[in-house]
Amino acid sequence: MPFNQQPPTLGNQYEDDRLLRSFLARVLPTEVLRDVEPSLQEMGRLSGGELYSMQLADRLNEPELTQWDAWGNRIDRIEVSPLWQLAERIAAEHGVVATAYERRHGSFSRVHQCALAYLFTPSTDIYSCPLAMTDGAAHTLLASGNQSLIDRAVPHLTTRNPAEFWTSGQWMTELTGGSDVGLSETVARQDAEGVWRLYGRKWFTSATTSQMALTLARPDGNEAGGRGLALFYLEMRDAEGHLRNIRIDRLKDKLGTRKVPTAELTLTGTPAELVCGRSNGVRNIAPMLNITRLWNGISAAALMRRSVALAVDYARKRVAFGSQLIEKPLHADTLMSLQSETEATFHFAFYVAELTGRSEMKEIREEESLLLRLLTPLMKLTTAKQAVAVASEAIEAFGGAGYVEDTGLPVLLRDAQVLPIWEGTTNVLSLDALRALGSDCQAFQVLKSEAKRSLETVRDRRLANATRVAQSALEHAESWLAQAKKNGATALETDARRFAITLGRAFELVLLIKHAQWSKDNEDDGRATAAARRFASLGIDALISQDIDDARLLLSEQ
Ligand code: MFK
Repeated sequence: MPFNQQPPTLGNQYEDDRLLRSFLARVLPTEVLRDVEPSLQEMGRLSGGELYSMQLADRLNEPELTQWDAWGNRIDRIEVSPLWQLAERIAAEHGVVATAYERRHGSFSRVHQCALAYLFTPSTDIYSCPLAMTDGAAHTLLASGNQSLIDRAVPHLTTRNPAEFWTSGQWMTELTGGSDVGLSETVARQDAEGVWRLYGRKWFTSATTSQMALTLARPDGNEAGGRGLALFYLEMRDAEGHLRNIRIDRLKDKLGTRKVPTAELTLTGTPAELVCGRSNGVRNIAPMLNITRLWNGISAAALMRRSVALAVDYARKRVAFGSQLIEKPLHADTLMSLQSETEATFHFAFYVAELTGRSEMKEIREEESLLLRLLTPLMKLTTAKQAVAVASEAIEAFGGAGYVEDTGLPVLLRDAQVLPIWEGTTNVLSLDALRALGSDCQAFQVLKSEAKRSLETVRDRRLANATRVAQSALEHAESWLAQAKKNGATALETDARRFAITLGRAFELVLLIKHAQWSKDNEDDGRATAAARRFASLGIDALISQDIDDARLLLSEQ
């Protein structure tokens, strides 16, 4: 018999996910867990079953833009892949957005929805992108208080009926930049009927098959910068299905997320409505950013979980040098680090989901709002970096097979690589985190108190060293902050990424330790403890202050 390698396979992705089930058992009241579990079982079955099979079969399909019909009419029609078409229906029917707004379980509905998204994401080729923006748009419109837009759009964004379901775009990036959005050049002018019309180019519009979009434009005469922009709502097509003065110039040729029809657009007088006032567009679109950043973290956890699930399954099947790979101490050790990073990411993203849910239900104390504002960028930037590192290491765990396209493995790395880039790069979010600390660093104190409260519950001696590592990293971050504030803006900015990563990873370690103690007490399970212990050894404190003059010297032209 010639040798044939068994490929890695997946089971029910809910049943197989010890961490997800354990976490939900901790945070959800028993009756809520009982009520939501069938939906998670079903999504886990789809994700490990027909969606995953279809994803592998659908590998070579990509979105196509047809700009002209046979008779010379401009049509700008985008066809998405078969899996994306199915994903839209499944997402609507299973309430991957709707669950958060139906609020059957109050603030826990956000956790339930994120669990659905986490299971759905890795088998649906980043269909999570339009869903994230849809969720962000519903959240933003509800926060805007614009009742006519809420009545018009939110029922579509949050329905379970696929025939009525809308997705939303989030059009921010222009040629002037994706980070410094205040430079946007799109202008808004009122026509003779008083209708606002938008003119400009949007350089990166994700999932351009949406029915509506939230976007920024500068009303004529407004000041420069983010304050002079206004937040607009628009619908892409008229009743006959024609684009409303929007030209789709081309689809982007990207490293990853290749199933996402990301386009360059020209707005040539697109009718739009003000969402809330004629200025402060950046501030007004921020609720959307915070929701899409939450999705970014959930997606990071989901892609990491998929990478590790496949790598572990393969290690059980693959034999080399006389035994299964999983029996090899070095291979097992490598996989264990990946699992620990994954668990850390999971806890961070779901902690932000919990806080977001409570904030939406107005069950949050003022200091917790500060914490949420700080943790959202910290979580996004920390988890995105982890996802890239883990996806890279996971495909290496397959040897050459991980580098071969028809295994379906390389896409994990390509898709993970978008996570640190969109929704704010690591550096931009590090600076945002500094802003979110507040002038008197109150948010840092709230984070520290939350960490202290969590660590006080720890009694297991096996967690003592990890606890010390977390405490010491937080103390170092605090002393660095005090010193950097004295040293001035350049010192703060130079070390901002190292500070943010230190806070992010230290907070992840705190969450891991807290869950480990709970799991030991309630499930008699030591695996969460093993994850926390390992994570503590993987580098928490990244704060080594650096001199910007060295960087300037090294990068100088002469
Ligand atoms: C599956 C994963 C899901 C992902 C799907 C997404 C697909 C879509 C792809 C994209 O659209 S990617 C493009 C996303 N673009 C960004 O994330 C922009 C990145 N840049 C930033 O975040 C900058 O920090 C920012 C544009 C906000 C800086 O602009 P400004 O004009 O310098 O704003 P400034 O002065 O920092 O903030 C203006 C106001 O907004 C302030 O409030 P006030 O007016 O009251 O002072 C800020 O406090 C507030 N603000 C800013 N960011 C906020 C926020 N408020 C709450 N939360 C935030 N995150």
